[in-house]
Parts: sequence; C-alpha cells; structure tokens
Amino acid sequence: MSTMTAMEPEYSVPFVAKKRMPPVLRGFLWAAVGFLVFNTLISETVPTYGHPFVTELSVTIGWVAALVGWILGIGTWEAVVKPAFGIATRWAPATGWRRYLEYSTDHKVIGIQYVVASTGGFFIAGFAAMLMRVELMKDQMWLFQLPQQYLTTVGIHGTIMMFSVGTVALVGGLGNYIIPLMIGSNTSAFPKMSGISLWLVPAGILTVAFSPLLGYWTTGWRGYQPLATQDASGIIFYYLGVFALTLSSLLVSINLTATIIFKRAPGLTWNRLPIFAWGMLTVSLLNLIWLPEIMMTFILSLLAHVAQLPLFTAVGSPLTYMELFWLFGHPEVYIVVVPGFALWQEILPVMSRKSLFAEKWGVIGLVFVMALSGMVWAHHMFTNMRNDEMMPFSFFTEMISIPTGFAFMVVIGTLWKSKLRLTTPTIFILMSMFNFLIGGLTGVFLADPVINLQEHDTFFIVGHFHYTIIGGMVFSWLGAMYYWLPKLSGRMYNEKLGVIGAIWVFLTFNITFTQFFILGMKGMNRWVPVYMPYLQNMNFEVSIFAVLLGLGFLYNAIVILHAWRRGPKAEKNPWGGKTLEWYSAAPEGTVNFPETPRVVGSFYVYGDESEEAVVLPGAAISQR
Ligand code: HEM
Ligand SMILES: [Cu+2]
Repeated sequence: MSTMTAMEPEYSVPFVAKKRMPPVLRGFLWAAVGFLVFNTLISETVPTYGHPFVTELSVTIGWVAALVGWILGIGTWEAVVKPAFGIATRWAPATGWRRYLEYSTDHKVIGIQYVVASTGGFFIAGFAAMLMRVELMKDQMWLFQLPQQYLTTVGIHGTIMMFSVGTVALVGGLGNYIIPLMIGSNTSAFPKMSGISLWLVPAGILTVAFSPLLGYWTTGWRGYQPLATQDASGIIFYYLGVFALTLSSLLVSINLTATIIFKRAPGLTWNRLPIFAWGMLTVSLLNLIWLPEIMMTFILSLLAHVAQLPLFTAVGSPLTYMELFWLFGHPEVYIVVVPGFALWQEILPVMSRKSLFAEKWGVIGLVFVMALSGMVWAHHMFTNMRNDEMMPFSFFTEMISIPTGFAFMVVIGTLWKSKLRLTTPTIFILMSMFNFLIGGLTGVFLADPVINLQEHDTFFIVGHFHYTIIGGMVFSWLGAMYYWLPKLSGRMYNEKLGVIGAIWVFLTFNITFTQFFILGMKGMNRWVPVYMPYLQNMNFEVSIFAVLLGLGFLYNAIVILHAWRRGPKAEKNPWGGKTLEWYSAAPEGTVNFPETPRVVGSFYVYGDESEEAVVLPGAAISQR
C-alpha cells in the first residue's frame, strides 16, 4: 500500500496485471474501427447521389464514433466505464514514462500531458507558418499550386495555434499542474473528467491538421459562414476538430473553477489566493461563458453544411455568423492573454524579492478585462457597419486599456527600486510585457474606426495580433516553463543557454513582426499568396527572419527538454518563492501534501516584514 497514492482511484483495487496493447495504439485501433463501422453504416443506409463511400454526413458521424473509440481505447474503458457498471478490471495503470501515454487521473501527469500536446500543436502549426512564409518569399505562386492550398494552410496554422496552444498551454498545462499544488490540495476537483479532457487535444489537432483530406477550406481560423458553405468538405474537419479542442478547454475550466473554489487549504482565503490562481479562475470563467457559445455556433455551421439547413444563407444573414463568431472571438483574445498577465504578476515579485505592489488592483484588473471583453466584438466588423454603430464598440475597446494598464502598474510598482534577478524567466516576462505593450498600443489605433478602415485585412492586423498573442502569451509561457522547470522536473536548466534562447526569439520576433506593420501600411493584404511586386524584397527578408524565429522556438524547446532529462538536480525552491507549490516536494505519482498545509499569511510579502506564509503541520520544515 505504501506505494499507492492518495490520488489513485478505486479501479486500482485488487487486480492481476494483464498484458495489453499500448493504449495509444489501441486508441487508434478503436478509433479506426469506430470510424469504419459508423461511416459504412451511414453511407450505405443514407442514399446519396453517386454512392460515394465517404459522404459529409457519414464522415461526421464516423468521426464522432472515432473520437469515442479513441477516448475509450486510451484507457477510459477500464478506468471509467467498467467501474461505473461495477465490473472489476484487471488493468494495472502504467508506471514511469508510460503514464504519459495513457489515461491518467493525476493532475501532475495530466498537466505535463497538456504541455506536451500543446507544444506538439505549436510545432505543427509553426510548420504551417513556415510554409506560408516560404510561399510569401515570392510575389507569385510557387510553393503552392492553388490559392486554396495557401488559405487552408493559413486556416490550419491559425486554428491549431488558437485552440490548442493559446487556449490550452497555460490553462490546461500549467493550470492543471500548478493550481492544485498552489492551493494546497492533493487532487483537482474532477480528476476523472480531467483525464478524459486531455485526450481530446491530440484528436482535435490531428483532425484539423488532416482536414485537407476532405478538401481545401478557405475561411481561416474563423470558419466564416456562408462562405464556408461553398467550401469543399474539409471545413467539416475544421468544425469537428475545433469542437474537440474547445470541449477540452471547457472541461479544464470546469475542473479548475471547482478546484479553486472548493479545494483550497485551510487559511487560504480569497484575499490570500495566489495571483496565478486568480488568473486561472478568471480565464476559466471566460471559458465557461464563451466556449459553449462558440461550440453551438460550430454545431449550427456543421448542420448548415451537412444537413443543408439555411441557417446562415437566408437573406441578410451573412452578418449572423460574424456576430456569433466575434462575440466569442474577442474574449478568446483575453482567454489567451489573461494567464500571461497573471504570470507577470506571479513571477516578478519572486524574482525581485519585493512585495506585490497594489495586489488587489491586479485582481480587479483581471476581472474587469474579463467583464469588458464581451462588449467589444464588433470592432472586428467596422467595415460592415454604419458610422453611428461604431462608436460604442470603439469606446469599450479603448476602455480595456485601463484594466490592462493595472497589470502593468502592479508589475512596474513591484519592480520599482527592487533588486531584480535577471534570470531567464525574468527576462522572458519582461520581454512579454514589452511585446504586449506594442500589441496593445497598435490595438488602440485599430480601435479607432478611421485607422481601422484603412488597415482592415492587411498585415498590420496580422502584426498586431501576433504581438499580442506571441508577445503576451508565448513569451510568458516560455518564461513560466523555465520558472517552474525545477518544480516540474526536479532539475535546473542552464542559465546561459536560457538567456541566449530568450534573446534569440526576442530579436527575431521583433524584426519579423514589426515589419508586418510596415508591410500592412504599405498595402500588403492578408489571405493572399500573391501580392504587388514592390513588396517582394521586404517579404523575402521577413520570411528569413520568420524561419530564424521558428528555429529559436525549437532551440528553447530543446534547452528545456535537455534540462528536463539531463539538467543538474535543482534545489527544492531555487527562487525562494513563497507560494504553496514550492512546499511540496512530490514528484509525479505521489501525494502532493502528506499532511494538509495551513496558510497563515500573504504569499507576496517580502522584505522586512517578511514571514512564512505557510505552516506545515508535523514536520517543522522551513523553507530557507
Ligand atoms: C514563427 C511564428 C509565426 C509566424 C511566422 C506566423 C506567421 C503568420 C502569417 C504570415 C499569418 C497570416 C497569413 C495571411 O493572412 O496570409 C498568420 C496568421 C495567423 N497566426 Fe501566425 N505566425 C506565427 C506564430 C503564431 C502563433 C504562436 C499564434 C498563436 C498562438 C499565431 C496565430 C495566428 C492566427 C490566429 C492567424 C490568423 C489566421 C487566419 O487569418 O485565419 N501565429 N501567421
Ligand atoms: Cu477583438
């Protein structure tokens, strides 16, 4: 029993280990069988002109069956379904690295699985970005044969980046791993559900990535109707893939919300809740509000395609989809960057050993960003509006800079006159703040209809949102990975290699994407593989830096991976952080806190009045 963990659910009660197929392989097999059976059933029973084996309806239902087969095959069958019917299973949960390749209920394993899945999505979508940039090296078509191929690549890139990286990496990955530790809990609130939700991510990524199998689609990451209704069937895999990815994020958010509300250690009151936990709670609420909305929109769009319902094609309705999409689409931007804000405020007090300045305002800022984000959607549609309709949306959009400014204020106040340790995480976070500032400032321009109407659908926009998303989210994600690496792996990275990585991506990122603004202002349109010849020199050179940037991300991934496997053993709490996760020495698969810790003070008070924030009963373990 001593090797058993508190987290192991009841299915591991007496069993005789039985040999079985590797779960990932079995998942694929069951998915294939599910697809074939249901696809055949539908395509044979529902008569279609010409009797093709794969019809839009059959592929949709076949996909659902495949998804169910995949989830069951990965281990849910033994771990969830059979026990639910009282059937004992003879299945031993895997140990060692194999744990990561099957269904798990350990929030730490799930967290790592999410990080890995997101990173996989990042590199798949990044590869698509490289293809786009190579195509754009010339003003004529040369890599792709058809414009549709370029547009599908744009769609795959944007879709996978948004729904499997932006929405998932910080919330599903670090949220799952860190939050239960950070609030002094041994499990998350719904570990079984959480274990299932993870496996939707690879399914979703693969569905989107293989969408061209069903034909090219031309609507980018937004799936615009009624345009999409004219697209080939590939768009079906866009809707289905995104549905799987958003469902995963929705389940993560339900789990994190319940965990933060109900599983806090004694003494961890709301005004002591760590700022990263506030960020995760805020973003989870955003997800709970907006993801169901976009999921319903996608179901309607799917029905418009598969069942030919005239939902978006009736007279006057082209705007319907746009309203529905951007109602979600703008909050999505904050779903992506709010965790980034929280990371700035979490990591910099530790690195500067100074109390978090105006902490309450930081939290208020997060909550107000969340509230305002749902009131600005039409700034994506200024070209479709009358002048007098633009005013409120322009106004609310510019208002968002106020609560966003709180995040900057809190961090700058904290850094003021501090002795900042310029470690790799610090540098990444400062870079993230700088980049996001550029994204935010160009956003103020775009909020102004006069400028927006000039820059709409140009590379100025593409520059703006990459600054916000890569600048705000990807840079802080990297910073957080370096910051928590000793926690995640028990090992330390090499500081010199880390700093080189930070400088590398910072320089190449800025050289690449500032030129997107210039290209946009010179008249470079987005969603076109062919452009005016006078733009070619700049595009050529931008593509070179884009590839260098891609290599920079690869370099950082390698540095982190290498440290993970081979790095020197890390101290338990190398940064001297006060939050609860540093009090737990548990590696994966073991109990976080053998005895419930008690929170007795603030996590962010440093300096003279500094005291321990946490009391561990029993062992009088002190941190320093
Ligand atoms: C090496 C890094 C990257 C490069 C070089 C790059 C390049 C590009 C380019 C050239 C486009 C516009 C294509 C066009 O409109 O013709 C684009 C679109 C887009 N990118 Fe990236 N990108 C990168 C990373 C990212 C990341 C990290 C994210 C998000 C997490 C992201 C999200 C998007 C989105 C949402 C679109 C819009 C797609 C659409 O219009 O439907 N990109 N990217
Ligand atoms: Cu917006």
